[in-house]
Amino acid sequence: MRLKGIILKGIGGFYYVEAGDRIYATRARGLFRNEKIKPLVGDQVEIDVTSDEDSEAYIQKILPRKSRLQRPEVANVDQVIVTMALTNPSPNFILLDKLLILGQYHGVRPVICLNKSDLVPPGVLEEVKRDYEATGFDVIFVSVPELTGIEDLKAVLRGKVNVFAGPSGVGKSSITNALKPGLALKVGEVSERIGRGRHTTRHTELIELPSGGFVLDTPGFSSLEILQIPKDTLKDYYPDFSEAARDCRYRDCSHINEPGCGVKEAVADRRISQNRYHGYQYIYEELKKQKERY
Ligand SMILES: Nc1nc2c(ncn2[C@@H]2O[C@H](COP(=O)(O)OP(=O)(O)OP(=O)(O)O)[C@@H](O)[C@H]2O)c(=O)[nH]1
Ligand SMILES: [Zn+2]
Repeated sequence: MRLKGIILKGIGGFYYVEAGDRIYATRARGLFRNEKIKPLVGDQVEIDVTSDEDSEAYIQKILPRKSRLQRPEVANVDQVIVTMALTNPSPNFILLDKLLILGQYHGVRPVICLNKSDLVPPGVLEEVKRDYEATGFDVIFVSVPELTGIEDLKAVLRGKVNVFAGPSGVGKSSITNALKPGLALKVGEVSERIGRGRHTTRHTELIELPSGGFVLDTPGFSSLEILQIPKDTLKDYYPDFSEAARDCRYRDCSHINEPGCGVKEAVADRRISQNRYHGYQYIYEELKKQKERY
C-alpha cells in the first residue's frame, strides 16, 4: 500500500512519517543514498507499507520541496513566527526587522508574534501595532499566562508548517506548550540561560498541533545568522514602503540619499513609520559596511 505523508523527525536512520493519522517508522530507499538525496524533516513523501505490521516501511519518493532552511535543516516551512517579548527581555526591533527580511528571503512568510503583553501597558501594544500593520504581515499579541492571542495564533498556524524564530527568553517554548497542552517543552528563567545554546544538540522534530498545522520544536533563523543580501535589494523586503516608493524620482531609489524620494516624504508626514525607516537606514548601513569588509 502506498501512502503520502510528512516526515516529522529522523533518528538513527529511521524517518518517522505521519500518514493518514498514523506514524510509521520508515527507512529511506537505498536509491536516495546513491543519488545523494537526504530526506529532511518536513519533506512530503510517498511510503510503501505492507500489511505486515512488523515489517519496515520504505520512503519511495520525496516530493519536490517548496523551501529549505539550513539551521535547523528542514523542508517546506510555510511560515516563520518571528517572536519578541514586549519586555523582559526588551524587544530588539532591528533583530525583528532582520528576521522579517530573512523569512522573506527564504520564501517563508513571516508572522509577527509579540509576547508577554501582560507585562506592558496597552499603549505599548498600540505603538508597535502601528509600526508593523502596514507591512501586511499578521501581528499577534500574546500572553501565555493570560492565554491572550493563542486562538488567533492557532488560526494562523493551521494547515501550515511553522517555525518559531526569536531570541532566547521571549517565550517560544511557552507559546508552543500553550498551543499543545501536555507537550511540556522545557521552559526556563530568562536569566538562567544566556549563552547556553541548549538547542544545539537537539533532534529537530515537527509537532502536530491539535488545532491543525505543524510547529518545529527548534527555533529557526538563528539570531546570529548574518543577513547577506546586496544593500540595494533591502528595500524589496519592506512591503510597507512600496506604495510611497512609486513617488520616488528615480526608479532604483534606495530611499537613503536620493532627492525626490517618496519614501522619505512619507516618513516625514508619518505615512510610513519612523521606527521602521530608522531601522531600514541602520540595516542598510550595516550591509554597506559588511560588504566593505569582505
Ligand atoms: N509574564 C509572562 N512571562 C512569560 C510569557 N511567556 C513566557 N514567559 C516566561 O519567560 C521565560 C522564558 O520563556 P521560554 O518559553 O523558555 O522562552 P524561549 O523563547 O523558549 O527561550 P529559549 O528556549 O532560550 O530560546 C519563562 O520564565 C516563561 O515563564 C508571557 O506571555 N508572559
Ligand atoms: Zn526613494
